[in-house]
Amino acid sequence: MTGSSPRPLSLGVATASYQIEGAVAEDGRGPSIWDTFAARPGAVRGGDDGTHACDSYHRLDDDVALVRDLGVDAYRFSVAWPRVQPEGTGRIEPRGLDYYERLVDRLLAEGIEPVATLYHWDLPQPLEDAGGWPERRTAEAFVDYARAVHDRLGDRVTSWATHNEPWCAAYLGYAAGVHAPGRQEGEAAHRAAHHLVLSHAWAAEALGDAHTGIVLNLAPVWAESDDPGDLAVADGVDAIRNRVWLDPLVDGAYDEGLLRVAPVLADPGLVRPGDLEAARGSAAWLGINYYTPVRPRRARGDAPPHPEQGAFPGVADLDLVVREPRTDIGWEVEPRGLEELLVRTHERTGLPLVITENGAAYADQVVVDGRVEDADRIAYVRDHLAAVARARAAGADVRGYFVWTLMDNFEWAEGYAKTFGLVHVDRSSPSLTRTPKASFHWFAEQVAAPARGRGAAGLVSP
Ligand code: IFM
Repeated sequence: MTGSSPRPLSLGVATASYQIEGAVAEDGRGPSIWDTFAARPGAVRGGDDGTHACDSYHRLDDDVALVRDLGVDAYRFSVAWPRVQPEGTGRIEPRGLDYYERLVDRLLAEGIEPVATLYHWDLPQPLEDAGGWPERRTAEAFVDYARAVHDRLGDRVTSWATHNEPWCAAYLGYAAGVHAPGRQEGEAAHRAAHHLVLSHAWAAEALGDAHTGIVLNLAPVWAESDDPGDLAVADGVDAIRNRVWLDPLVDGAYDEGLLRVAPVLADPGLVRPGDLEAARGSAAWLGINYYTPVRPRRARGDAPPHPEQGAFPGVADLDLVVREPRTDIGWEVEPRGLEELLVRTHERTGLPLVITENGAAYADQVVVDGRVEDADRIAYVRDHLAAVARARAAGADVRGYFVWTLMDNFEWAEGYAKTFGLVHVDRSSPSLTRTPKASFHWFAEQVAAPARGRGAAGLVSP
C-alpha cells in the first residue's frame, strides 16, 4: 500500500458535527442553517433532521472507543460553529469548546491523531440572516471563530482544515438550493465561493499554524465526448467544481474560463485588492474528498434530472451523465477517477495531499446475529485504496486516507436514508445501538497489516 513514497499512509475515519452530534439545543448551542433548512417541509427526505443524529454529543467516550477499536492513526471531526459562537459573532460559549477539548484529549489518550475541520456547513443562523456567505462580513466572522477554536485546541491539534467542500456550501446551498440555506441565486453562489476562499486564507493567516489546509471535493471532469459543445460545458463545470478553488490557492487568480461563467468574480467590489494575493499559497495541505467522477455533456433533452444540475450557475444547457455501477445514493463507482485526481492535483499544486473522505452508501444492512454484511462497501474501499497506492507509486505525495464515515449518520438532504458508515446505528429504537459492520473489521485488518507500518505522527507535518 505504500508505493514508492517513503512514508506510510496514515489511515483514518471521518465524521462531521451536525451529522453525528445531536444535542442541538444543549450547552448554549445556537441554531444553524441546517436546523432551519431541515425544518422546511420537503427540504430533507423523510422530514429528518439532526436534532438527535447519532447522539454523539452524549456518547463521546463510546464513539472514541469505536475509533480506538478500529486501530486507525487519525480521526477527522468538525467543530460546530454554533456551539462555540451561538450568535456567529462576539460571545464565545466555553461549554462548546469544552466538548471538543474532551474529544481531543480522549483521542490523544488513545494515541489517535485529531484532525479538525472548522467549518462543515453548520453556519450560525444569525449570520445567514445577515446575508450568509455571499456577504464579506461572514468571512470576517469566520476568522474570529477560527481563532477562538485554535486558541483552545492549537496546542494539541496539529492538523487543521478550514473548510469542508466549499463547493457544496456555495453551490449546493446558494445555487441549486438542495443544501442549507436552500437559496437558488446563481450569482450569490459565486459570491459565496469567493468569501469561502477568502475566509480560508484569512483564517490560515490568523492561526499562524503551518498545518492549516482546506478540504475540497475536487472531481475529475470527463466530457462525454470530444464534441465542442460537450467540451465547452465540461470546461464550465471544471471551472466551478475545481478551478474556482485551486486557481486562487495556487496562482492567486481566477482564470478566463471561470470568469466566462462567473463574471461577478471580476467585480472589484467583490474581489478586492489583496484578496487573491492573500489566497495564493495559503493552504499548507489539501484534503481531497472523492466519491465519483463528473461526466458533463451539452443537454440533449433526454437525460434524467440530476440533483447537482443547478449547482453550476452560468453553465447553460448542461446534462450530468451517471454511468453504472452506482452506489445506493446514485453515484458512479470509478476508482480510476481518484488515481487521476491525485496525480493531477499533485502536479498542479505540489502540496501534501490527504484523502479526507472516501466511502460508499449501500443499503440493506441488517444486523443478523450481531453481524452486518456489507461486502459492497469493502470492495469500494479496497478498490479506492488500490487507486491511492497507484497514485503514490506514480509520485503523488499522498499522506493519508480517511474513510467516510465512522457510523451511519444524517446524510444531509437524504436524511438517514443513505448509510455510509463502517458502524451500523440502529435508528429503530432510542438506544441508537452501534454495531460494527463487516467493513469495520476488514478496515481494522488493513490498518493493522504489518506491511503498512504506522501512519506518521503529524499527518501533514513536513
Ligand atoms: O456526508 C457527506 C459529508 O458530509 C461531506 N462529503 C460527502 C459525504 C457523503 O455525501
